[in-house]
Amino acid sequence: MVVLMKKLWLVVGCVWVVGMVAVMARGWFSSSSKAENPSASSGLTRIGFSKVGAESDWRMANTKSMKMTFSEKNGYELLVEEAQQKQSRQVASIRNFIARGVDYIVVAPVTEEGWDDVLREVKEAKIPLIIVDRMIKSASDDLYTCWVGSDFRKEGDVAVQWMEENLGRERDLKIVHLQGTMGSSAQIGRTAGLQAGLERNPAWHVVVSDSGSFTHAKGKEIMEQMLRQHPYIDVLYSENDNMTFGAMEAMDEAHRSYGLRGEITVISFDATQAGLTATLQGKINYNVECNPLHGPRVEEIIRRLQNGEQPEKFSYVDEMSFDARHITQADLDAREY
Ligand code: GZL
Repeated sequence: MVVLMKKLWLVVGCVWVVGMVAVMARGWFSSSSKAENPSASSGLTRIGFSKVGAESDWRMANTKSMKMTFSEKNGYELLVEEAQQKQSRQVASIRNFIARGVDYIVVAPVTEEGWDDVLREVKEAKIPLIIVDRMIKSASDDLYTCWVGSDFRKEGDVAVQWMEENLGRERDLKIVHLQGTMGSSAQIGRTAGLQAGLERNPAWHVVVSDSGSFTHAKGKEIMEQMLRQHPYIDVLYSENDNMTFGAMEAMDEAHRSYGLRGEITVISFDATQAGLTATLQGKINYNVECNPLHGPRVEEIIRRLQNGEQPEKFSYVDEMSFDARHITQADLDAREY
């Protein structure tokens, strides 16, 4: 009997050891296979998205477009990382996406310069990289697969053409210029449009320009200073709606009138819901759209890459502009963002 019990324990022990070895081996293989082909385990296409921050309504709309497009029910796992408008955080996020073996990396770059090193690392990792929103200056454009965004210089030109047609080219216009994040394509392009207008219209003058970093708070702070330094202002040229909202608060507190029935004409960019509401109310005279709905465009690029096609290197989103004298509630209701 004793001998039989010993043999039974020996069999149980051997079965236990074999079972443990099998479990450990399966765990090892499955983790190593995730590293090589992350989608194999989940069946989802994994996308790492490095966004600028949460500085504006535009940014929220852009992030929402990406999240709605790259949802799990659409077959994606979207990893979104914040950067709080810091390039160093974006670079760290991109490296994290490489380490996690994502299938695609999408970056909305905070500024244009300083990306080549990390772009080379992405290329070495053989991960397709799509740039959205703002542009980057790179050693060569084969360091990224495609770009989707706006023509910011054209946005500036559209605003300045409205000024020429509605405020007059010969008028001695005193302009206050609220710039976006310095070095970002949106700031570079919209500023270039105004600069070109100043060269065409020597009677115009920018009495002061400063960066509000596309935020409400900074826009208000800068406009408060500008109003104190420059009592005579004809135009506020503000490079996004959130800075415009801050500037409007500053003008209200300084009892300065603006908009359709005011002394200061307000030009703004983005045409978000809040920006167009202010335009409909006559507080913003002219609002130039910056379309944030990049999600579907990026998905189209990914679909074509998955089909072995080569999408257009650069694709521009469609944009329009809104005049407070003509905009209607129906225009607002028709907007997706
Ligand atoms: C424009 C985008 C800008 C918006 C701002 O494409 O990069 O950044 O105009 C946003 O509202 O913060």
